[in-house]
Amino acid sequence: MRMSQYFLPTLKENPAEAQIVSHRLMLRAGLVRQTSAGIYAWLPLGFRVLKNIERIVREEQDASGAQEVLMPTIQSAELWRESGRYDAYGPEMLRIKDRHDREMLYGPTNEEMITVLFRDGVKSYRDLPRNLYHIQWKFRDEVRPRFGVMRGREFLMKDNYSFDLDKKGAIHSYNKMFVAYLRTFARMGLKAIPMRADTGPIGGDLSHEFIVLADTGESAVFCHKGLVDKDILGRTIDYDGDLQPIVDEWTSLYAATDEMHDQAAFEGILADQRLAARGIEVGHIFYFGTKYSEPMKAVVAGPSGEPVTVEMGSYGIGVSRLVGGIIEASHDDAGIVWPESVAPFRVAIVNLKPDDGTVSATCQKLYQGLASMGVEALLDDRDLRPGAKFADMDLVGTPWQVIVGPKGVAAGKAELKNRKTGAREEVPFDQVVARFG
Ligand code: 5CA
Repeated sequence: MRMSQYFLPTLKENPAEAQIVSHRLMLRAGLVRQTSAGIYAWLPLGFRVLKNIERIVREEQDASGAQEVLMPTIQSAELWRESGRYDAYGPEMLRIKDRHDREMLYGPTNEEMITVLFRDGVKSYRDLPRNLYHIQWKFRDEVRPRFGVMRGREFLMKDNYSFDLDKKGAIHSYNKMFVAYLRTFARMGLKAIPMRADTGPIGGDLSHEFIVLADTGESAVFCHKGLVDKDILGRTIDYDGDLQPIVDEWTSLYAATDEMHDQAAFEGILADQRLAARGIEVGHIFYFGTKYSEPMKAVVAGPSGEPVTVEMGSYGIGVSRLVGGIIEASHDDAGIVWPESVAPFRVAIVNLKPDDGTVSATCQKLYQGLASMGVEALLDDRDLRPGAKFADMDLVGTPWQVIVGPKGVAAGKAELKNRKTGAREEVPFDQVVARFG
């Protein structure tokens, strides 16, 4: 992408309305713009990040055996009367009337809708287990939308729902998601710690929040330090095998959100291993048994023909919140430092002298060389001072910068800068492209 043609409205000054660093940087780097309180438009650069996050979420859901569907954003009030949540949900629900005066709502979550889809489609225990997910916009009329996309009113969520014949099966489904979430967040370069959590309006008796530690996080959390550096990506996961040992490894160390915190248990941890911190909730999983299947009559015929009310769980990931969460976890004074897996572009080519034909031709060659390997670069071909370009590149946060100017062209070399470490290296032009293979 040529920056001279790209819609990338960066801001030099810190916007007054942004209180936390991720919100400031998302506005300054031209990722999003607020269109109403807690509602955001995603601009090209931000949308690329959102799609990268979505892709990782999708790949890990698919690997776990969950199947993707797409349910609508608008739901009928009737559906929610069946579960008894229509009145209980309160003012966070955006209630709408259609032209026939029928009561509708903009979905804050989809337990009811999926339960009906399941109920109408599955009749026998032979059709279990099932696990369905979708990635769809939600609306919650939050009292205090704030911190940009972190607590929005409209936000993108991955939510899925598991259906099992019995509790044992349901716990296995829960464990699958537990492990899939560990992998999902680790692939985004995040340290997300599963913590015992309150179930709130979703209900149930087993629940974990996945928390990224950050000073600006909304939740107070307490955990054993040993959880911070545990690794999941180095292991091969067999989703059909017994996942309990992996789950136990994480859950045997103390970790709880404020609502579930047990001060005495926490104090039982050796002093130097105690961590009281703040965090951002990027995912939340629930096992709630028959809370929805019972009132909504999601029943299948069991092995001897007897009716069995299915056991359910639901699992959420804040896809749009993650964009802010990743920035909170990965930035410096100059701007965003994207982990490679979610970066809008892995590489930016900085043309220091666009009016110099040889420099521009060299940049173009590098750009095409990268494209031929499937690496789309951001090419800064704007007619600006080098200082302004460097500042923008650091702000936008591509993991690598390939800097090309007249001196480098004369020497046959580009300067390669690593955004995270700041390390710079001279690389002969004919070797640059191979570095990103
Ligand atoms: N039905 C369940 C699981 S699918 C559910 O809705 N869970 S939730 O309420 O915990 O939301 C799931 C995730 O969505 C949260 O962990 C959080 O990351 C994200 N989320 C929730 N509310 C907001 C919000 N107002 N803005 C941005 N993200 C949000």
